Amino acid sequence: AGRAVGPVPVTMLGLGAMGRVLAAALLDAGHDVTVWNRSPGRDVDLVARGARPAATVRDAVGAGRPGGGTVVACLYDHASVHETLDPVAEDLRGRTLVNLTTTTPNESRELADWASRHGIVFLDGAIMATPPMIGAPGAAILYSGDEDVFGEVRGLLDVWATSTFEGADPGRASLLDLAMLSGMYTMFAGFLHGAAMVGADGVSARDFAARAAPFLAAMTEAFAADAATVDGGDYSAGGQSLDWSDLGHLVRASEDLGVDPAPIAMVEELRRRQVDAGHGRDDFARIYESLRRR
Ligand code: FVH
Repeated sequence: AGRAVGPVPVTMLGLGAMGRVLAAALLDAGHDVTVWNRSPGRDVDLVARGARPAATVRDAVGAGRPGGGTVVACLYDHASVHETLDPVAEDLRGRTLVNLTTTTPNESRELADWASRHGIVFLDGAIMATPPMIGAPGAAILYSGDEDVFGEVRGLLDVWATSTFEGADPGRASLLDLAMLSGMYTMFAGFLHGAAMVGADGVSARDFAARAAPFLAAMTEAFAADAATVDGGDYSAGGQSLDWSDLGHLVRASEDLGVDPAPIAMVEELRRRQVDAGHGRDDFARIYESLRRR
């Protein structure tokens, strides 16, 4: 990942598991990196590799002046971003702030408004990678907000991952991130529920994983067909119907094993609502309608 740019000043705020890796990648790419963390001692390795340590946030964000370097926040949550940046808002006037802290879409929009009120140039990012993936193929970071800013700092961003601009709404990158995480966590809950079912009968989770992983990976190919059905809004011409997809036997099997059926019972409840509304002959993808805000 990455394309050649000259060394530029960058300040990294937050040296947790992710912030440290992001800062190290910038150092490896030859940038002039200043680092700050709330708790002392997390910058030792980075300083040994050439980072400038800052004792305070104010020192850290002043480090790139004159000209002003890009400030990157990779903190715990929305509240920690405000706790860190509110006291130095005036120091950031005219500077570029890239927020890589996970926030909700509304929190990202709030940060964009806050930045705008203080004359801070703002870009929001959502990291779709774990720390070991940073700088390697497969790492992706989504960005949204001001596209001109994205273009201006792109050379830095590409050091970390494949950078994708998702639109002018500062909440869009976060929305995509959290939507994908929702799918991921639901999938993991489904896998672990299956593991608990076979585990109740003496099958190891490892054996189950070896079988489930290729099957579930193959199933993701159906996303495109479901997406076409949802986008088209016509559930009548699909394949597997809601009536045919009765999941009661999965719930009963789980209960027979003494395993909480919550994950699959949730899916059955979404299906049941559509059947009860008279849509039993429609495609299974119609459970999307059970989920839409009413
Ligand atoms: N690690 C991952 O796999 C995921 C990948 C996807 C994106 N996330 C998000 O990235 C943000 C940072 O994650 P992290 O892994 O670096 O998180 P931690 O290791 O827990 O470090 C948290 C840092 O935040 C600092 N911090 C916490 N609260 C405050 C505060 N009130 N004021 C200032 N700094 C604060 C904390 O400092 P300290 O505890 O060492 O003093 C760490 O530097 C996060 O949004 C993930 O969701 C990572």
